[in-house]
Amino acid sequence: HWKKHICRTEHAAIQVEDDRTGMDVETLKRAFFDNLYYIQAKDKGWATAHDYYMALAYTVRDRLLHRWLKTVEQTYFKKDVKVVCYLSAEYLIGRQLGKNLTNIGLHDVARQVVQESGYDLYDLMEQEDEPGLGNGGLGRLAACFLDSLSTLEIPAIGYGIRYEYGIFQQVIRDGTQVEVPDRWLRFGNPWEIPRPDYTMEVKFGGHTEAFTDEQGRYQVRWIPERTVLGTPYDTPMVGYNSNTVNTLRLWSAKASDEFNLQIFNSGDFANAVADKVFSENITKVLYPNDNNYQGRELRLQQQYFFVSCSLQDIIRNFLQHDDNFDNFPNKFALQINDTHPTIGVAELMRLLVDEHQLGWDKAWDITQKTFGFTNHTLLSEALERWSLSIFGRLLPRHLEIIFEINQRFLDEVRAKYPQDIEKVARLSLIEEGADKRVRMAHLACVGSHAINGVAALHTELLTHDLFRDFYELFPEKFSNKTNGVTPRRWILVANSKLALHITNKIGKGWIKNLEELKQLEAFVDDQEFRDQWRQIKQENKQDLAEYILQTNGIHVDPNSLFDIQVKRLHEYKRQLLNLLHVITLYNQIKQNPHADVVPRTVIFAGKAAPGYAMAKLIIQLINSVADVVNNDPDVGVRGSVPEASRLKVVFLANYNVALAQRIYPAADVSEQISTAGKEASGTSNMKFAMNGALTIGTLDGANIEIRDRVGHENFFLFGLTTEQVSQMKAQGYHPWDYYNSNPQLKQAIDQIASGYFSKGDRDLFKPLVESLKNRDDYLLFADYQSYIECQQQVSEAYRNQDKWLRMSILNAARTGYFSSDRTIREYARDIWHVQPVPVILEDDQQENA
Ligand code: T68
Repeated sequence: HWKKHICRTEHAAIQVEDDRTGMDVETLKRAFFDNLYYIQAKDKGWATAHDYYMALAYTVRDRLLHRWLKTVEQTYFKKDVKVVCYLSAEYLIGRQLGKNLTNIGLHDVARQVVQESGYDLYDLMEQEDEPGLGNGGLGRLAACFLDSLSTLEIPAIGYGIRYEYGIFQQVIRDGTQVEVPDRWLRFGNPWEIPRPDYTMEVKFGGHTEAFTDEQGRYQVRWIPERTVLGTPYDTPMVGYNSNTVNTLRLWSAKASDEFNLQIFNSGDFANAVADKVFSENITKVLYPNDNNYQGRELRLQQQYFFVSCSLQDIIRNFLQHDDNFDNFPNKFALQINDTHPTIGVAELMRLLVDEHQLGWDKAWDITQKTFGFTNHTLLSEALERWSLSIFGRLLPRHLEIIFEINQRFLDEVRAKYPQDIEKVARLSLIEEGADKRVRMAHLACVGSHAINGVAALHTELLTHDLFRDFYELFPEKFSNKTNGVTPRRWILVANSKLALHITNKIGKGWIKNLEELKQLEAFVDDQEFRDQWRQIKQENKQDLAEYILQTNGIHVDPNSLFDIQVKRLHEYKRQLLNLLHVITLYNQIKQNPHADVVPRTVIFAGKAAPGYAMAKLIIQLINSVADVVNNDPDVGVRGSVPEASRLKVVFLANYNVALAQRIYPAADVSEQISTAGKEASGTSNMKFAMNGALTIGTLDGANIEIRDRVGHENFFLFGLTTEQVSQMKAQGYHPWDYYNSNPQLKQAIDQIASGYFSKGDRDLFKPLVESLKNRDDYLLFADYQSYIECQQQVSEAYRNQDKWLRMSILNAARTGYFSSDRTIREYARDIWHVQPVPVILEDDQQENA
């Protein structure tokens, strides 16, 4: 398809293929070395691998431009097409080179082109610093969505923040996490295009004034304390084998006057730069917390900054074709990714009422019709509740607007439930108390026409628990949209061997229509197919084993069971429960040195929020246990090669998208072991299963749906249900009882407490032990025995490799539902009401004529 429609520029009649559009090896080669010389200013003799990476990146970017400009012209600028605007404070898009090459079908050509540099394509791809502009699942979901939107040819723009420093780089020193600033822009970013001509102004602070305009209408004007400029940087988001190239538009803050010259000339240098510093701080760094709310003013500045820039940009686009705001909701669907962009509800009201002079009711109707809201968490500590003092100081006009929204909303509530003062208090956008707060989730709920959770269980709990009062008021707003992940990055790019194997059997259709993987079920008993399936997993495990040796200096056996848990460190995700199993296995081996155990390599990776002491302590404990286990001669097989061990523990540093791509293809077992009711969905559970790993998991988040689809017999289930968890908590939960009655559990806990893993230091892990014994908020002890028994079943199942392979193939074959294409189709149909708009290139038009 891509070959056929050779990229032609506007001067196509003169030059059909030039150095910036031609897709054949010779033309690309010319462009590659040309870019090396004229952009990197290096010749072959001086160029580094990074220079070659840059030259190739520019070569690829050129080839996206024609489609990108056509997409912008035919969709965003064309009046009758509705555009999705995805508002997200985070995007974890991963490295762009490999994905772009794959999506435009240039991967194999590029491989040949690169040869002459003396490097191979893989080396160059490794040079790319990934944009770590997010924390975890939420940011990665946004990136998968952009891939699906383009692949499905849906007009869309992703709006967000161009953080100068993304998520910190994690280094492990003496077993502990050390955070290093992420200078991802240090060597330049070839994928982004700055657009200073679309710069927006954003106001902060100051006060408001009421006045009466010429028509005698009551109006409010906002006199800000300062203004900041936002410059957009655009990155092309190319779909797989489609002409649609949507835009990711990230805003960067700049001072409105480079220096205030008047202050500067008076000699007050400090004050002259203060404004510049304030402004540029706004997009300086990503807050590194996932599923946690901190209430910092700078964070609110970030949120308002990018949302205001984006809404102004959207309205500017709208006004190019239309001046009747009644049409606005038919032209734009704005999706709020968690509450972080929720200030957009008040900002759109302000823009419509104050700046475009619409009446309140009209503006409110437009606002509600335009916004949709996705919730990603039930954890109360993660819900954003801005204190009125911070909020009112930074956004005085928005606070007035929120009070007004609240008053009108609560009037309706009171009319419907005249007796129920408590209900009114529960629903209010303002939390009363000594320190009054704005409940952002409530603002999002009243300001949107659609509210969704991200997995069936999560939506169930939203409607019956967290948002039950809202659900009672407007049940029609609520729906479930179970998450998905893009098979392009997570199978095709990450696991090219498996992708080829699948394609050889069932053709390429699965790449755009993942349900076609079902056809693989026909081959579960096909010996050759199975042998190759196994062979590929084995090779992927060897690759990961090599990486582990390089990074951690640990020999692991690719024949052992690779048991993997990779995700942000959080107590509710229960990495500690996994570790208690590791310690239990270790003790079993020690007690019975000749036991015939199934060799395991237990792999962890994940960052802890820098301020989350318990999470950091868990990393330290994992590394301490790893040290003891990996170096205990009783665990190794005496007189054998170093990797032949019955148990190895590995913590891989700096988990990010690039590392994830190495890990998923090599997994035998995927750990999805959160306390039931705590993980909204999870998405690594889907990526593992797609790559043929079997899940050991609780009935939490999307695990439930995965299990239902892959078949209960192909899933290792353990643990309490959500209902049992709440019952147990209601009854009064006593972790001590489990500790006292379970000798294996007691032994593991006592070892941690006694300094067994900390060279005799009894204090180091005390906070952790105490927290488990006294509170155990996440019920590790209650689920321990069930988990241990389930892990025994995992080991037994792994002994029967034929059966295991069958389960592995069936897991992958049945993950079609978990493509983000399916998720996006559902959002498009139920929430955004948008249609695909195929992008037509001139050569297609000519053909059609
Ligand atoms: C995750 N949330 C959910 N939050 O935990 C996960 N939070 O279950 C779900 O699969 C995923 O979202 C996608 O829906 C997050 O990742 C954050 O990263 C975050 C960031 C800032 C503030 C709060």
